[in-house]
Amino acid sequence: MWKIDWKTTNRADIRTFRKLLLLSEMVGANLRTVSMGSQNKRDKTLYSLTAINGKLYANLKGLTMYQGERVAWYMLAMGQDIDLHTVHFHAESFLYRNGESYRADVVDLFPGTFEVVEMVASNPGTWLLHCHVADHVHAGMETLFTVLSQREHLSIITTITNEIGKAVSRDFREDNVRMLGMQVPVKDIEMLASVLIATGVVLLLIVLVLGGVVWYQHRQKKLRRNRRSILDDSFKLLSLKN
Ligand SMILES: [Cu+2]
Repeated sequence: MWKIDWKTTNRADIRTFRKLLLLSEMVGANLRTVSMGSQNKRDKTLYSLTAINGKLYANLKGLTMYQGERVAWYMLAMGQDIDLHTVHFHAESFLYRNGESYRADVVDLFPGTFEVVEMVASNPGTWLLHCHVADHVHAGMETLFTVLSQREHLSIITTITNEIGKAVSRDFREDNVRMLGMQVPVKDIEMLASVLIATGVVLLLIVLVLGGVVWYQHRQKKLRRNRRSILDDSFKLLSLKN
């Protein structure tokens, strides 16, 4: 079984850099075989589950790029000696550098090895990407990838831009402003703001009045205590004199 992960990143010399990870996932199948015990004959049908990112027969979605885009395919194979894969790209090719450079469209993947292929997607269309081992491709080790033409790419960008524009203009047309989690009509904004400010002022006044009362009570208490202590001192002095 294989897996695919599709990510975008940036690199100084490549405008958009897409990654594809092809992972031959035979680990699960092998564990199941081991759990049968050494006496059991290996179940060959387990090895017919040759998928790319867990998907069989072109059920893997999202491998879309556009014409002229530089893309990178990151391919990793796992498994045992029989899990040798030959990844074949239809309609696209790449330069293979191994001392000499030559153009190719097939990558050999031995179990436990990793290969990176960079290519410029040049042919618009939906193309096959599959393992060339007959048993594997018949067992579902194939998928589709799509190269959008410049025109399609531009039309998608235009559609997205138009939709965003429509959404923005719709918001403006509705004349609503989001405030305190509510949609408030623009005409009511002034009134709402006045009410909020008035409420704030009233609350502030209440706090000030309460603070004043507390402060006054505290002051009165202190004065009473001082007066009492002065009287006590006077009585003490008088009693001493007598
Ligand atoms: Cu294969």
